[in-house]
Amino acid sequence: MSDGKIYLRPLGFLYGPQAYAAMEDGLALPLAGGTTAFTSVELIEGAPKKSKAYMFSVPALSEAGDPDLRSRLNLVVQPRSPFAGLDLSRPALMGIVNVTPDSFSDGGLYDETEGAVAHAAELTKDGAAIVDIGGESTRPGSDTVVVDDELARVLPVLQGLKGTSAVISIDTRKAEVAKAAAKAGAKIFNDVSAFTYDPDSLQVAAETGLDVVLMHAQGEPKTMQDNPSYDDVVLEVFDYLEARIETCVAAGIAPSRIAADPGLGFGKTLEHNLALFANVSLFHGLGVPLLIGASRKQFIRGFGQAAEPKAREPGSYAAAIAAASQGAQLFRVHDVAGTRQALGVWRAAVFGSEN
Ligand code: 9MG
Repeated sequence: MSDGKIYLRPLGFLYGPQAYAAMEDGLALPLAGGTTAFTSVELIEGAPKKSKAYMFSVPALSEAGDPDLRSRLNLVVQPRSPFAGLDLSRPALMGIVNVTPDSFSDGGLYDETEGAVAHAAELTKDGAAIVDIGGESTRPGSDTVVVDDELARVLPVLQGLKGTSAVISIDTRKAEVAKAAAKAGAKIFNDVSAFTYDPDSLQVAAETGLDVVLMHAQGEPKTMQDNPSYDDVVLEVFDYLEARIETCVAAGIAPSRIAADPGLGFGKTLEHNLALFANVSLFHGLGVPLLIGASRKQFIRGFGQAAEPKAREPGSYAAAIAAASQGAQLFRVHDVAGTRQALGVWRAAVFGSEN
């Protein structure tokens, strides 16, 4: 069937008991081995700008023998291993701790060690499985921070978090910061440049044994929102993440240690962000857990005149639900308690029980 690359976008989602019943009858397949099932797919064939799309029901798809299609389908359906030791069968929240004077939402609020440690503890109490500690803002227009300054911001916080029940993630683009963070107990290397910023970061990720989050960005934070441009944002972001995963695997990082993130707001217009949202499920074809970071971002601003980042919380909950309904597993958020409640109610409503 195929004379081009195959992408599969699962659609027609079922949850819980309906999902299990439809799977048993051969009418649906599991999304990333989880409790969500899909009943149809959009099969996209070709390359960005030259692709063609076809709709298939799951029973029709199951009969297709094309090897490229079958291997993409395997990546979509296969269960995901725990990420950084976390079971991904229900949404896992990554609470944001910016130890920075200039982050877009909470810059300056937690830039003292004590405040940052207390904030991380509060997010953990609220239900964060992960706390993401960052000492360099990557908001649009931000400047880079030198390694020593970044270390001076994050290391005391990591020391202060010894004994926490949350998994610690270091949000950095710098190998030296990640290495020091790993020694201080971090388990995840969250790099918004997907190891393209610092030439040593890939090796450090491989050697430290940190699990990694690979995020897509177009351009550098300082200028990335000046004129983002794509022929086909969804397929180009997919291809980029797939290539970065391959690079990591070649460097000795097992796929089970990798999560991927389309990088909402990083070199993207509103249209680009919305196209990525509508296609979250297509990214399961990468074969790794998906992390979505929409919390309080600029693209929510125009929905209800939310100029202040904190006023974007309802939109952030909706964004988390939109991604969770397509099987995303990890959510990077400012308001852990609120997101937990929003996702909890959504899950209970679609599963028909407090599962
Ligand atoms: C550090 N950081 C800011 N926004 C982010 C996002 O959307 N994803 C990830 N992984 N990190 C982010």
